[in-house]
Amino acid sequence: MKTVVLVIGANGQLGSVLTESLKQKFGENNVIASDLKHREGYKGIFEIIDATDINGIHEVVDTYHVTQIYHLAAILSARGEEMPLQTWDINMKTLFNVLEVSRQKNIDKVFFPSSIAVFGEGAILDHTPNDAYLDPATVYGISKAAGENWAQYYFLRYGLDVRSIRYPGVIGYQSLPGGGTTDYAVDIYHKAVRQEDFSCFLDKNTTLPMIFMDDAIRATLELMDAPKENITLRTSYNIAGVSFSPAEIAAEIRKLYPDFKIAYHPDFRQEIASRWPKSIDDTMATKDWGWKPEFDLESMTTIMIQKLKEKYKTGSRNLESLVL
Ligand code: VAH
Repeated sequence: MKTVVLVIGANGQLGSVLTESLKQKFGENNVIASDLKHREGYKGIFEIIDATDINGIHEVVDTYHVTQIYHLAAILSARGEEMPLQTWDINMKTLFNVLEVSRQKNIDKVFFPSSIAVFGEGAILDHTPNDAYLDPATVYGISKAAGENWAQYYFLRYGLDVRSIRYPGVIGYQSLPGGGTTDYAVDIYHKAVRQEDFSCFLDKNTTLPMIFMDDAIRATLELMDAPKENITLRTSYNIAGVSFSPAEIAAEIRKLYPDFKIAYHPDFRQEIASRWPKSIDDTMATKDWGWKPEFDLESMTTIMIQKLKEKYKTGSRNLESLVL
């Protein structure tokens, strides 16, 4: 049977890039992008879905005979702390709807994104292992830790092939940062290319695990392609890309922009970041499905700067549409 993929949250930072990769892999007519509102200029099949309404998901699954669902819709860490109960409701309700539709319609595979935000002070925060104690301190992290256990439940109880990755902070040039604590590391590149000073909401030495978008996308597709019998973790897999601090990324940027200026004005997001890992142990992902990152801070910075220079040169100042 042919593969037909539904992406929920296709307008998001990950969703917008993953959708393009899925179209390349399965063909444009076999990928249904969806979000709360249409994306101007999107090329392909696009449906409006509010994932808090299970009927909307059922309808699209039935219309296109969907066989895989990637659930990329969620409220991220920083924005989630501004509206904790709504964040819990949205993050959990949408996941329950995806899991229930997938169970009822015998969907082949489901992808559920988790995050290093599931870890808190109870874990070893250096080289954090997959089986570390989870005591998340943000609603976003709590919803992801709960989501991991629900994903495992639907596998154990119903045999649903749900797979998950704990993403570090994802860094990409394709869209603007939105509501994440790690998003300073996206914004900093935009400011550098626009030759503007940068005000960082984290302390200079706050090291966090990050990953370049190309690595994050490849990890997702490699996990979903792995033989079912290789998947030994049905909560979620740690993956590592590259860990760095604001001072380190600023130093890397200054190799290309010697006059780049950064000032540090920690806010509530410093509190969030201080409870997150500094680095991640992704041994299990490597063992089970051969995960290996390809981008370090230097190679990521080179591409980020090059791509953003091209975009700003072409006048794509309408950054909302800054999606390749
Ligand atoms: C956030 N970018 O900052 C997300 C991510 C690890 C952080 O989950 O909320």
